[in-house]
Amino acid sequence: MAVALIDSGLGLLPTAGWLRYLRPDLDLVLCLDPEGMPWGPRSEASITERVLAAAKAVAEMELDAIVVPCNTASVTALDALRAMFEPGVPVVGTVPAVKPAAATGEPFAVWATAATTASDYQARLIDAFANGRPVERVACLGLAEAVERGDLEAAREAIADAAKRTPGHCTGVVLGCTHYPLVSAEIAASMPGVANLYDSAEAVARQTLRRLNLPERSDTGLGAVEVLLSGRAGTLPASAHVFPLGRAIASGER
Ligand code: DGN
Repeated sequence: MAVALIDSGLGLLPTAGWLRYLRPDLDLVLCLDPEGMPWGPRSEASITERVLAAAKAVAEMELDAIVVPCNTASVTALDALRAMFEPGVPVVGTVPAVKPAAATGEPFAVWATAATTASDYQARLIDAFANGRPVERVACLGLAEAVERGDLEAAREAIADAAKRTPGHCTGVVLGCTHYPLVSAEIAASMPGVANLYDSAEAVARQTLRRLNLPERSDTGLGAVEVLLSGRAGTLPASAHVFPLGRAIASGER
């Protein structure tokens, strides 16, 4: 079985890691949009256009599910994606992990991109689960982009800025952008009063397996991993290497 994951960039890695850990037998197609990254500051129309274009590209491969491990894309374009692919191919989205954070009853903040922070979807999520308690919404400017570039200095600056705007009484932070778990140690270090960080990667991986009616573990088989990047040949960033590793190895070719 093959599952495609779509994000603007490296934010898809935590969910891909969970899927790989739980079901190494699945083929994974990782679809990134370096040409359109970042999605966070874009308009709704522009985000929807990029996400649908990526989904159409992956749909040309034989797929059993499309996963969007990106909060910005999910809170904006999930309905359009589902209208296009379901019921034939299940579409699994990602939303900020407000539910488990709210279940603790402790005060918390949601860190996310500008688009997710401003979205009606996130507002509805908070209304549904926070039982009227105030939830701090913090837009983290430039953090996903710094993580994508591997620029630790810029990531630390963006984290320090967001930490300054997060009230001190918050004991939890929802990492509402899939790039943020990649710097969770830096985030935790910036806010000593925060005991818990919440992200959605494991829950999204498990939900994907449920939608595929697959048991949550398999110890046999090793699927292929393919990477699909937006852009024309020759325009990819110098740091990008495209390697259809798993499929080539699985079929014994080099
Ligand atoms: N990783 C994406 C998210 O979860 O919102 C957004 C990254 C971006 O393009 N800014």
